[in-house]
Parts: sequence; structure tokens; C-alpha cells
Amino acid sequence: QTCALPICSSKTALVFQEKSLSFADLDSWSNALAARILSLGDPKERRIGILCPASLEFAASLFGIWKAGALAVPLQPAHPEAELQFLIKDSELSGVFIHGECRPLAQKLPLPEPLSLSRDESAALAPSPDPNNGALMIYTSGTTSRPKGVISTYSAVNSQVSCLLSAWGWSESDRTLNILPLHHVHGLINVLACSIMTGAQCELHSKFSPELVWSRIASGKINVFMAVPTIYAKLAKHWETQDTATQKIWSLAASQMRLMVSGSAALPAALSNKWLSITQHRLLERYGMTEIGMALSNPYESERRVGTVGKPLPGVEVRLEAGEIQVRGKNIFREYWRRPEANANSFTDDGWFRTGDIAEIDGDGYFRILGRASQDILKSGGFKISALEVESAILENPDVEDVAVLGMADPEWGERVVAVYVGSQESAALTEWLKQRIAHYKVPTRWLRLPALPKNAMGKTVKSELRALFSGLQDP
Ligand code: MLC
Ligand code: AMP
Repeated sequence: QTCALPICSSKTALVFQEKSLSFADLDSWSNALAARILSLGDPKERRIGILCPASLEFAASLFGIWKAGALAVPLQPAHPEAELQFLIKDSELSGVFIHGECRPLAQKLPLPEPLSLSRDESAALAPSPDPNNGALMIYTSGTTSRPKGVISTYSAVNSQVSCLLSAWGWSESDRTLNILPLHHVHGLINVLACSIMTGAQCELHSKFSPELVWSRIASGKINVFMAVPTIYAKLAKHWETQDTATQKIWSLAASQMRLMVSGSAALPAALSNKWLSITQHRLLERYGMTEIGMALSNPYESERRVGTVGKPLPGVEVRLEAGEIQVRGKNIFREYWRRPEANANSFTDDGWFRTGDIAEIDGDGYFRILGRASQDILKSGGFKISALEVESAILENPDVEDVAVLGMADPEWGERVVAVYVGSQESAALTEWLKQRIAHYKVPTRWLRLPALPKNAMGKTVKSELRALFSGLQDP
């Protein structure tokens, strides 16, 4: 069966704060939620929102939607209302599960009537969904100015999960810690779905902090951890501030874990080496994308090569065309929601998905990511950010005449979002204004005001000149 629970027993599936949920409880709860979706009518392609922080309710909603054969649309409650409004209107939800904590927020949003999250009431089970039906829609920023909904089918989600379960040696005895946001594939597929669909245990937290992660590692109660490089950088920094006795305890506990994975952005070699010296773990670096799940991975058993993202995962075909990584396989998404032009431009005539990432392959077949075709796509803290989206949000401010948004290399964040602008507003006021409109991680953390931006003959801003200008500036 597609996207199903593998076991139905008293074994713990999820832990959140003081509460835990067994596989049997998750099964009956998600059945009840599925029944509510089925009462809306034919579930096929029916988009159901999840407005929940990382929580038991989030997981029950996700599996309830999958049991019904509908299409899950995770919404990040921490995003500002304006950003949520866009996603809600764009996705045309016909139902939504709302966590109790999010009710005040939900009242301000154009959401459909909420579906009850209560556990009482048992359910009529839906037949297994057609593998080509949409299972998941995740919004991603890209070369267009507004985020696009990436629709993955039941078949794609299953392939994305099953290839990781075998490649990374997942088993029922695993216990993982999720501190990643659940509206992106890293947290949702690689951690939560893999853990549940293999019958392992997943401990959920709605916010990352280095203290929390180290204390969970030190407890010896988790054995699998996945995160973005920024999180490993913050964990390493925190370890360094501890006394020697604590460092020893933490290092020993970390060394006993089964697996630690890094991805979503390039892992600097220095950080990989530092992590090795702290924990004895050579981080397993892999490469993926919302549209494809994971495509390349360093090996679980044999040599993990620093500075590379490894080789194609089983069942995933990867090729380089003029340096661009192109991918084919059952793991690939079906379409961008209502974006025919983006759909047409993203695939080659012979059906390969164009990632826009540039790479080379070493003599042993390991891929090394060199950069991206578009300078307007940034990655900060593992989040993808469209410079064009941030620019158009800033230009809505009546006191800004012109703006250019750039990503500047940063050892901790990968890239830092910076803005060069022309206008009468102070940067502090612009920052506060922008935080009401777009997700906080998209808001520039450095601003530079100029009398005019450099333009080429076509009237386009010459970002390379601005980049050079910024590199010459000292950090405050
Ligand atoms: C935030 N800050 C920054 C910054 N971002 N400073 C410089 N550069 C940046 N890029 C500042 C903030 O303004 C704030 O300052 C302070 O740092 C803390 O910000 P925060 O956002 O609250 O930090 P934190 O909550 O600790 O978040 C950091 C993080 C988060 C690393 C936990 O970014 C995160 O969860 N990243 C994971 C993203 C993810 O899951 N991506 C996967 C996408 S899927 P002040 O002064 O306001 O306190 C994908 C496919 C694949 O990519 O392959 O996996
Ligand atoms: P997203 O669209 O948020 O899913 O982000 C996908 C992008 O993250 C890819 O297109 C890459 O640019 C980047 N990415 C993911 N993993 C890695 C990695 N290990 N090294 C470098 N870049 C990565």
C-alpha cells in the first residue's frame, strides 16, 4: 500500500514533549482524520492543508490525508500572514487541519472550514490511491517571483522514501530526532516519513536549539540525526563553549549514534572535518531538491568523500548536460501547480528534470556541486530563497525606488541575504516592514543604501558590481 504505516502495534511511533503516540494510535487517529476528508467527496487531487507546528497533530494529519488518498499541503504557521495568504489562495484548499495553537492565526486567514483533529470516531478506509495521484504539495521559491507548488505523486513519495530506507540502512530499531521544519522535504520526507514508514521512532521538536540537540544526543536515546550545514555549524560552536568533561560526554554519546546526515546546502570541508574530530562521524553528505527528493548520496557503508555529494541513489538516474545536473526516475515530482510555463521549461524534450545545479564528476563517480546556473537563487540556513521574490516584496514599499538582492558567501549560513537599495527608508525600518510580509529567513540581514544602482545597456542591474562592492565591506 502507498504511503502507509508498516506496523500497527503498541511500539512508539512519535514523541512530542511529554506525549508519545504508538503506531496503533497513529493508525486509528489517522483513520478518523481520513474519514473526515472522505466525507468531503472524491479525495483524488483534493488539497488539504496542515496548519500545525511540528507536533503529533502534524503527523496524524499527514498520514490521515495519505490514508484518504488526498493531497497534503503543509503550511508553516511561523510564516507571516501575507505569505500564508498567498499559499492558501494559490493552493485552493478544500479542507484544513488546524492545531489548537494556530486557531488565532487561522481566523485571520482565508481558510476553508477546519476539519476536526479529534481522535474519536472510527473510519471507513479508502481504497489505496492511484500511484499517479498527487500526494504532497510543497511550496518552493525559484526563478519566478512567487513560490510554486511542487506536486509529488504517491508513487514519487513512496520512491523517495523507499530508496532512502535501503540506502541508509533504516530499521525499526532507529530513533531519530526531528528539529527541521516540516514544510520542506528534508524534515518531512527524509526524517518524519522515513521514520514512520520504516516503523522507527521519531522525536519531534518545533524549534531547533543547540542545547536541545546536544542534550538529546547525550541522553543516548536517539541514534539517527539529519540536519543542514548551518545546524552542524551551530552545534559545533556550542560544543566548543563547554568544559572538557561535558565535551567528552557529548562526544562519546555522539560517536555511538548510527547515522548523521548533512544536506540541503553545501557542507564546507572544514566543518565536515571539525564534526569528525568532535563526534568520530564523517557526516554523510547527500544532494536533493523539493522536486526530486534525494538524488545523490555518499555511501552509507563505504567511503564518504568530503566536498562531494556522492553517487546516484538506487532507482534515480542522474546525468550532467553542459555541467547541469539532470534527473530522471520515479522519485521526480509530477508538476508545478498551475504553472504550465515552468513545467515546460523544467524538463528536457527527452523527459529529464533540469535542476539548475552545476556539478562535475570525479574519477570514481562522486559528484561535486560547483554552483547554480541562476545567481538569483540563494540558499541560507538550508532554505531556498528567490532574490526576485525578495526584490519584488521590497519594491512594494513606497519609499524604495530600486533594489537588488544578492547572496553573499557566509561560513555559518552558507549564504547571507543582502540588499542594495535606493530610497528614503532606513534599513532597520525596512527590515521590520518586510518581516510582516515574507518569511523571516528571506529578509536581508545586511543592507546598503546607494544613490543609484549600476545598470547595463539593457537597463538591468549589474549585480556583479554590487557583489564586489559588498565583498569590500567589513562585517559590523
Ligand atoms: C537568520 N539570521 C541570520 C540568517 N538567518 N543571520 C545571517 N544570515 C542568515 N541567513 C539571524 C536572524 O536574523 C536572527 O537574528 C538569528 O540569526 C536567529 O535566526 P533564526 O532564523 O531564528 O535562527 P534559527 O531558528 O536558529 O534557525 C536557524 C536554522 C533554520 C538553521 C535552524 O534556518 C532552519 O531550520 N533551517 C533548515 C531549513 C531546511 O530544513 N531546509 C531544507 C529545505 S529542503 P536576531 O537578531 O533576530 O535574533 C531541501 C532539499 C534538500 O533543501 O536537499 O534537503
Ligand atoms: P530546495 O529547492 O529547497 O529543495 O533546495 C534544493 C537545492 O538545495 C538544490 O537545488 C541545491 O542547490 C541545494 N542542495 C541540496 N543539497 C545540497 C548539497 N549537499 N550541496 C550543495 N547544494 C545542495
